[in-house]
Amino acid sequence: DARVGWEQFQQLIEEDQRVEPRDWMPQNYRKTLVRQISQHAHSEIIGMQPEGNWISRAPSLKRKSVLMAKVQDEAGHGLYLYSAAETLGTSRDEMYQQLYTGKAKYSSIFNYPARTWADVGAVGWLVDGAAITNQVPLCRASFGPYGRAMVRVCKEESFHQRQGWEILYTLSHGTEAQKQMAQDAVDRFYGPALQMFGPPDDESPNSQQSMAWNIKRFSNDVLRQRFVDMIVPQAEALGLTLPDPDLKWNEERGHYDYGDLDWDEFFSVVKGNGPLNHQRLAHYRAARDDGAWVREAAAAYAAKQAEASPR
Ligand code: FAQ
Repeated sequence: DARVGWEQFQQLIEEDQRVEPRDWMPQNYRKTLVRQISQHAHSEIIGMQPEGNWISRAPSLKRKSVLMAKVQDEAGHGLYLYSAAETLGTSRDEMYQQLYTGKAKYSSIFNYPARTWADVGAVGWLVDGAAITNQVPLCRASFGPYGRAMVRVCKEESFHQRQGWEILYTLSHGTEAQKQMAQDAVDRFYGPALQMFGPPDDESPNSQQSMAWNIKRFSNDVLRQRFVDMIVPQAEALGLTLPDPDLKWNEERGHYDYGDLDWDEFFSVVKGNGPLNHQRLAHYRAARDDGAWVREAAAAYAAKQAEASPR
């Protein structure tokens, strides 16, 4: 009965325990999780495109094999996340359809182009770095399948971040032109990476409820600040600068102050008007259409196998 279910749910949340798929949960808790987890899954899937674009042009065989492994990890993360969302009763086909038709959101960052090899480094260092900062607390998300998926995702993303760091370090210690290429990549990715944490807290309609339900553990601005504090010394070690004249240590706060971000640009990208929104979706649709025969063949084969050896 719903009242007993509600009380049990409240108790699990208050005791900071995990909610599992078969437990009773409020409709809005289920809805907000499907929203966040499916957006997260779509981000991993669309997120393969900027770096996938560089696999055939990686500067050495070693770089190429590392990049292939990274992009493949991203596909894997998307699949764990779709599985976690499925346990909430939304089918994978429905989620794919929402992405295909452009109804679903995915992270704003993947609507920016990876123009040079240094951009692959900046994606690893800044985009994976922001993703880890946001996702480590999600390992403790109250919904079991999501939190557990995050543990492995975060481990893999730590490798990804180091891989990006190492690309930038190599370039920034190379020729003057290589160093410039690394600086240019950081200049372009810094602002959009900070926006991955979502809108400022006073414009984040979902944060309060998600934090009360122990899905999010920290607000968007708290995590953004944590990220800035982490990357300033890393940028110094790389020998690169971050493109923000207002960036400076604030002794009183014990944090780096940073300048305003371009929120008009952010909301415009989220609405579908970023540099590559159309291209990203078109590429996804084409890949899905071109792969239809593979899925059909795999399903036909599985059906035949099941017929041949009924369990
Ligand atoms: N882009 O009320 P809030 C990766 C939307 S990492 C687009 O603050 P919430 C790894 C938001 O959905 C990237 N939309 O929302 C990788 C909401 O719209 P809705 C993925 C954004 O959920 C690395 C509205 O704005 N990571 O893929 C963005 O409480 C390298 C209001 O915002 C995750 O998804 C944005 N940046 O907080 C792959 C992490 N920010 O749904 C390849 C899990 C906000 O009401 C290469 N997600 N919106 O219509 C989260 O932690 C949260 O969902 C936030 C947003 C923090 C992203």
